[in-house]
Amino acid sequence: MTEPQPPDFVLHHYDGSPFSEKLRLILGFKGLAWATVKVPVIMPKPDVTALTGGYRKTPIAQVGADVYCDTALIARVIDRLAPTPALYPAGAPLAPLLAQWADSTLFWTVIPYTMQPAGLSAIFAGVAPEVVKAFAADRAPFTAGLRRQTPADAAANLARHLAALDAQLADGRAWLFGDNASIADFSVAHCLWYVRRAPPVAGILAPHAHLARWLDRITALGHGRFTPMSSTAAIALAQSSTPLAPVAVQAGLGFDAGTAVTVTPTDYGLDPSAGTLVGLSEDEVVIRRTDERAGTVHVHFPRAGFQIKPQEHA
Ligand SMILES: N[C@@H](CCC(=O)N[C@@H](CS)C(=O)NCC(=O)O)C(=O)O
Repeated sequence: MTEPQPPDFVLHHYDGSPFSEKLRLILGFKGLAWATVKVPVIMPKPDVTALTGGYRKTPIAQVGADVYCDTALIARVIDRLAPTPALYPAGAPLAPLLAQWADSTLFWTVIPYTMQPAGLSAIFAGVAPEVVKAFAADRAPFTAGLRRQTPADAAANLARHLAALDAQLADGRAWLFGDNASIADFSVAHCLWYVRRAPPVAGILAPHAHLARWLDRITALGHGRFTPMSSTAAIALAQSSTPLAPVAVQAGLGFDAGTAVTVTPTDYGLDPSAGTLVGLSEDEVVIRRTDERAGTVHVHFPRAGFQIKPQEHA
C-alpha cells in the first residue's frame, strides 16, 4: 500500500490572521485540498524565515521548493492551480483594484477600529496579559512606518466604507461585481470577518443588511479540505524538492538575471529577503536562495509593493 501523498499546496498561517482567512476562503471557494502548517503569531519564526529568507508576514504558501509571499500573489497561484471557478472573472476588470484598496486602506481602517480597548479585550479574551503584551511589543516595530488612525477616525472612515459596499450590493447581486465572485469579495471579506470577531465593536456592521448577507454567503464557502503538516515536514518537503514554477527575467525592467538582490515590502514589516534574481516581470519577482535546512528554494513576491535592491558589497 502506498502512503497517501500530502496535497501540493501548503499554507503557513494562523487562525486569527485576516490575510490568512482571505486565502482559506479562496481555498474553500475553489474546493481545493491543501496542507495546513500553523506558524507563530509573533517573532521568532525560524521555520518561516528558513523558507523565505527574512520575510515574516503571515500567510506564506509553498508548493515543493517554490515559496510564495503576499496574498496578492498567492491568490493568483491558487487560481492557476485550480482555474475554476475563476477568481478573476472576465467581467470584473476592476476587481483586483478594489482588492488592493481593501488589503491596504480598508484593512488599516479595520485594525485600529477593532483594536480599540473594547474590541481588543474580545479578540484577546482568555489570553494571558503577558501574551497580549508580547503581541503589542512585536507589532510596534512591525508597523512603525505606518501612521495609525485613531479609533474615532477609523470609526468614521469605516462607517463610510461599509455604506458604499452595502450600496454596491443593494440591487440584490450575490457578489460585489455581480453574479460571479472575484478577488475583491475575498479581500473585503477578510477585513469584515475581523470586525465580526470582536462583538463589542461589531455593531458598526449592523445597519448594513446586504453586506451582512453577503458576508454570511462568503464565510459559508468554508475552507476546503485540509490536512495538518508540521513546519519541520514542510521544510523537509522544500529540501527534497526542486523549484518547478517557470521563471524568467524580462529585459528592460531594470535588473539582470543572476544579480544578488534583496526584496523588501514597502509598507510595513520591512524585512528583506536576499538571493539571486531568477525571475522578474511586471507582476512578480523571484529570488533563488539556499538555506541550511530548506535547501535551494525560489521565493516569489508580487512586484507591486516590493522594493528590489542590488545587495551592497561591503
Ligand atoms: N500584504 C500582505 C499583508 C499580510 C499581513 O499584514 N499579515 C499580518 C497578519 S494578517 C501579519 O503579517 N502580521 C504579523 C505576523 O503575522 O507576523 C499580504 O497580502 O499577505
